[in-house]
Amino acid sequence: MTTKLEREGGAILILGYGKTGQAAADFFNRRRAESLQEGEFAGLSENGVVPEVIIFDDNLCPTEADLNKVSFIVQSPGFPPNHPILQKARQLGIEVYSDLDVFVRAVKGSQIVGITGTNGKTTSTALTHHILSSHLPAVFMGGNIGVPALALPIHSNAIYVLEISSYQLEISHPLNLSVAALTNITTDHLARHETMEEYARVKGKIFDGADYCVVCGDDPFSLGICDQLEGTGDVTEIFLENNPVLKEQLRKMTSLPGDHNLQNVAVSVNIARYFRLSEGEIAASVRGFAGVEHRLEFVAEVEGVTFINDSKATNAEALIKALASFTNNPPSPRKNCGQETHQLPHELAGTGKIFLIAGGRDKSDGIAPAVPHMQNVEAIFLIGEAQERFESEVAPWREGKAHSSGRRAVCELCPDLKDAVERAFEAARGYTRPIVLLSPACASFDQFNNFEERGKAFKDAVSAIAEASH
Ligand code: UMA
Repeated sequence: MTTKLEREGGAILILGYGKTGQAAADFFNRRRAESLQEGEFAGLSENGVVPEVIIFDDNLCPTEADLNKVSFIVQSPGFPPNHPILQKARQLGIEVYSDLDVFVRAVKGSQIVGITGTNGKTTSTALTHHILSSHLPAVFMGGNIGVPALALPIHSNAIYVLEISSYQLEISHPLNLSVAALTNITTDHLARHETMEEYARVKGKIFDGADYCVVCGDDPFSLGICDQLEGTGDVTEIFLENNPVLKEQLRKMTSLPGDHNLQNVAVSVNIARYFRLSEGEIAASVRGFAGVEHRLEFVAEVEGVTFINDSKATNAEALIKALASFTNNPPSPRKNCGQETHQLPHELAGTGKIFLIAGGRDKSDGIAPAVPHMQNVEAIFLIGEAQERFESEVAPWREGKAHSSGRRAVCELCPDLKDAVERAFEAARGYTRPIVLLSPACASFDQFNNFEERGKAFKDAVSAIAEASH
């Protein structure tokens, strides 16, 4: 990257001024200020030239940048790769980098753990950070999880645990991570990557130049990556399907619900071993892990109805995992409202009927793959752009319900999330220990800025119900 900066007067063009773009601009501007003060611009320019930072964002600052003075580009992950400005940049031979490319160079000397996967990457990242930071100094967490890597403190002897998305990997050069991990690959983001083969290829890039690789091989695309990695160095492959002994060992370690969380625990445990933590230290930290906000998060129990926020479930596979986290035993009653932990209480791992809230901006495979897993779903409340598509895709569930109970299955289209929560609560009230589950199988962008905002709106609606019921 430094060679491009040798060009006199070169500027850095940042594409997209969301979280990533702002963190990148701050990072470069900070470096610029430091260099002006201290007379050096370590690692960024070999001839002392301090590059100017230019920002381009269609929605905020759409002034066409003069590409002739640009040394290199930092592209935000969500900025479309086929955008005309990038096409022009390619014609001019201007190098494009991700924020992670910049970050790995900025923290040279530190150890970086990168975790990707269609589902589970957030929990694995948070759990890995939890384990490592319980026993080691200077451990930071960021990336796709919400804090851009370049917004983290920059050190040369720290440990960074990063959640890495396929969007970031697609635009990154080899990251040469200390540890790279993959949880799974199932259908998602086909609007961007077009085919599953391309999506899997991009996910596999996380292992480029990594010192240690952890890969779960329980789905065909991840298994393909296991095959590619075989014989390439320090690789741990994890196979949980058909391995009841390992599953049982992992289940004893954690109170996180669902088999999918065993995969997350297995990934985090193996990463922790790389850092030479003892089995006792690892087990103690896994036991103390309180889960992730917006991921099967226990919100409250109101009049016997339990509310679970799984706003982070943005695809059908994640919804399937949420549904699988509940078995047929109803949870024991709880008084709670507003407890600190995000962890689904262990006794909720068994449950009564589910009142599902789904919908938003749909992904290519919609909700159809989750329909065969809906035996425990009593009613569905649909929101957002996907409403009508989902209503027709859940038709087999409606028919199955009518067949098994002789009753009409409730599937309602709701104007917004608040209304859906209220209707779900009303419908759930007469049942034994029912669960109102927000697990949308959709992106949030049709109604919210992000899934966090959607999860917060869910929690606000639950709080309003709890207050009204006092
Ligand atoms: N923009 C344009 N032109 C366009 C499209 C976008 O100028 O045609 C601009 C927008 O106006 C906006 C900026 O680009 O200002 C947005 O950039 P971005 O989409 O990269 O968003 P950031 O705020 O930088 O957030 C990104 C990740 N978002 C995406 O990858 C879509 C966040 O992941 C991540 O937390 C953050 O960086 C910090 O690393 C979110 C996400 O949804 C959670 N990720 C996807 C996922 O998990 O499935 C990949």
